[in-house]
Amino acid sequence: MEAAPFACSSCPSSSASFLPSFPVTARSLSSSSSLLFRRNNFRRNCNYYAAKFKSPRNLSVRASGDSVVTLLDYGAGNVRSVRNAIRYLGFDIKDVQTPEDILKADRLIFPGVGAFAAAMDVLNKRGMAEALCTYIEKDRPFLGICLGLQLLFESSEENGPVNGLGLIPGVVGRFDSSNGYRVPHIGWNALQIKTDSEILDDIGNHHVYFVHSYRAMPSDVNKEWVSSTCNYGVDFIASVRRGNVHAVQFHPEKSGDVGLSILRRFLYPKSTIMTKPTEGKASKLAKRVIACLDVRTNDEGDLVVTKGDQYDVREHTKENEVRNLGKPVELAGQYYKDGADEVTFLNITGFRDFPLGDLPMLQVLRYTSENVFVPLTVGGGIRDFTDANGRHYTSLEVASEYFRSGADKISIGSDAVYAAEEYLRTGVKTGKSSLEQISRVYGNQAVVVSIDPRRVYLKNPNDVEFKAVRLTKSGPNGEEYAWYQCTLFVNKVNGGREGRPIGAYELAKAVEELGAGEILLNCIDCDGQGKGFDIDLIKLISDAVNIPVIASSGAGATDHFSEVFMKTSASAALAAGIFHRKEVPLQSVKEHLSKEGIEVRI
Ligand code: 1PR
Repeated sequence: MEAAPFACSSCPSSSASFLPSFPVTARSLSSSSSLLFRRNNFRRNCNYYAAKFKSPRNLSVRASGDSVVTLLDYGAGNVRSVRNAIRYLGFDIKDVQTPEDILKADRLIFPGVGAFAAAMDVLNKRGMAEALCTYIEKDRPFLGICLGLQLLFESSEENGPVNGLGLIPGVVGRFDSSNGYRVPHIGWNALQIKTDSEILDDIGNHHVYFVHSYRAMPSDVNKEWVSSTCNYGVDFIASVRRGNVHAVQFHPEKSGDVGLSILRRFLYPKSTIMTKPTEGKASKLAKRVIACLDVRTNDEGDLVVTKGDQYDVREHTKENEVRNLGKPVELAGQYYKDGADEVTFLNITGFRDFPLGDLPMLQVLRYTSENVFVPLTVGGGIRDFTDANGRHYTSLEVASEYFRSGADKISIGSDAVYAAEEYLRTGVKTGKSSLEQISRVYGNQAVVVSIDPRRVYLKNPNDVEFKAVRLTKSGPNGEEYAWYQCTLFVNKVNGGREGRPIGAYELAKAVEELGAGEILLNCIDCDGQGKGFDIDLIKLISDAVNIPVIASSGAGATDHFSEVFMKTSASAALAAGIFHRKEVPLQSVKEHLSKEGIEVRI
């Protein structure tokens, strides 16, 4: 095989007309003489891109002194949470505008977002790839996050092969879902510490948050770099370190207090007392416990957290007011402190009206993301809209505004039903549905599909064309079977839900193919009832798809959480009412699961 470029492997695939393309092999990385040649070649081509394309306009935050960190945000996605975490830790941010800003940085954080090829393309076009290589080779303080780690490698298979910066030997590949592991890898894992990584010194057995479909593998050629690994079917590289250069595959800015402590160690080097690294232990992917806040405007116009009984959110009183269980920002902050692994907001006002007009909801996200350092999901109203002035907004624009305001994932309900129905009818992926468009731009790990099915009892499973299950507990008239009919919101005055000609099973499989990264599986029959999750439904869906499934609706006791994790392959369990009414503290759910031998984030 042809030798691969080492430090010069960052030229994008679009550069094929100017450069020879080199197949990449790990073997090729040991020769230092060819390294020099490739490095020069790399520089020539980077200069070409730098000359051809102008730098973006200056948007930097004015900051000075020691407490400034330089942030490389090339505008491909949402890095708001990284900014929030840096500011929370007392640092100002200076944004990179030109390659010189990288070279002049005292401390550089590179939170890679989006797809590998697109990121390399931008870095090359703006002349930043060259500057990054120089900065890192000079052993200047650097922290790469997620894609910011992957880009340091020679190449990636993501829509590729695509050349990376080539500083670390190895190829970034996709997780294999054929061995039963769900892809994307979403959730909390503990690490296996390999060397003194400094920033991970006090991590011990604590879990950190991952969300990715691609990973780099440890091997003989890159072992000098690997500071920790994580196991998800295979051992993959969780972090690298060489001198002052660090990069992590997980998201410290979304890993709660542990993540903040990792960032703090990078920002305040050698300021901590502990110097001896603590051992990490092998871990499975922890089961997640998610707090959900259904948010809507009440009749007085205030945005409140509400909670339905089988989706009816009004009190059964003469006034028939919207049930008010608290304020969204406060409650989200409380659940974060209580140990929620994620917080989900479902904006059930937004889907009636134009969601970008729902400024309070966007404010809720902005404020929450300033203090809540675990993943935030927001759903409601993600579809194309035309506002009162006739201006058309695409679902992508709606989602982008949610991401910009602090969401890590968006959740699509009604629009995903339409998309799945059309896909099943035509067999064609048009690429035009909200689901396809948003996952193409932000990655499927950022797109959740919320399914809202209700049980339809059957005497005979062959009575319908949809997948039916044999029920563990028979129906009101002794029916032994049911299918789960998907519903969506219809814009009636009383806000009803309409049953659609598609089952939850068919929908789940279709949306997985269309690009959903995760399924939030509700059940209208169980919602707010406190009698436990619908195990039959959750087993049906979690066995049918290879993406993570979040079990939702019906939690009333800690046992219900262990039951759903023991009897189904759900990756997470979500609850609302029991947390809002303070019937079951979130921490006691975690303690119970731990006692039952189910791994949870500690
Ligand atoms: O259709 O894209 O606009 O999204 C609307 C979103 O709002 C969907 O995710 C849909 O599930 C949600 N939604 C619509 N109407 C309601 C309602 O309650 N009237 N909330 C609603 C759904 C269900 C759960 C709930 C769990 C756990 N809430 O998320 O939090 O059932 O509750 P529990 O633990 O108390 O049993 P679109």
